[in-house]
Amino acid sequence: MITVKAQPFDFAFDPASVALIVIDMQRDFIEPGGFGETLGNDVSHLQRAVQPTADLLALFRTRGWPVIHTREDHLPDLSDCPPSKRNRGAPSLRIGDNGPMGRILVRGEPGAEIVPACAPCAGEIVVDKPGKGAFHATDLGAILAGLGTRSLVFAGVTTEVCVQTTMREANDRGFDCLLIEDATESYFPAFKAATLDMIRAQGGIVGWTTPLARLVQALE
Ligand code: C5J
Repeated sequence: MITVKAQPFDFAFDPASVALIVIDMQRDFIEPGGFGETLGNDVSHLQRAVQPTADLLALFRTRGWPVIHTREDHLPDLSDCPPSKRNRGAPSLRIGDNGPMGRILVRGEPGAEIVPACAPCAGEIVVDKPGKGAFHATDLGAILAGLGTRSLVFAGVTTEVCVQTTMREANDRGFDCLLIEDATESYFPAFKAATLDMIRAQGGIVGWTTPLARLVQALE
């Protein structure tokens, strides 16, 4: 077992049954001109998570531990995008509209791709998901069962939306979940801070959090 100093207490995992899940590090959320910006957000906040996530990916790849990437995106005909999602709010461009990086949040368009620094390597699993949670309407549960995964390390964006939703789904399915604090970001720093607090409150009701340096330390 490997033990990581974390909050609310040490996180222990078996390297034979751990996987990294990197949530939605897509250009549409992180770069100007994408879905995040059309909603009125300052996307520069998310750029802080890119290098720590790349470092975390390198850590897993060096050890040969499984890596799973997710992308929030939709089929070109939007048949998997409920009108309630497409019509929400008053963005300058809606899901499926043409933007500077192609059609917003549509699979295969440049904006739906993962930023180059965190791009999947050959053989890594990529899960396309229509919802905020990565278990909803995907094969993620079956993929993790096939890998024999019991512990999940999380990174990605945004902390309080897709990362937290997926952590909660995973927690309910019996996985021990550790979120790497500097490898996740929100458009709203206060929401990130509140989410980290929520995850580790009440004895780790959703899971654990720790900075990347603590995971590195545990692996030395
Ligand atoms: C959002 C996400 N925020 N990946 N998606 O709509 O968190």
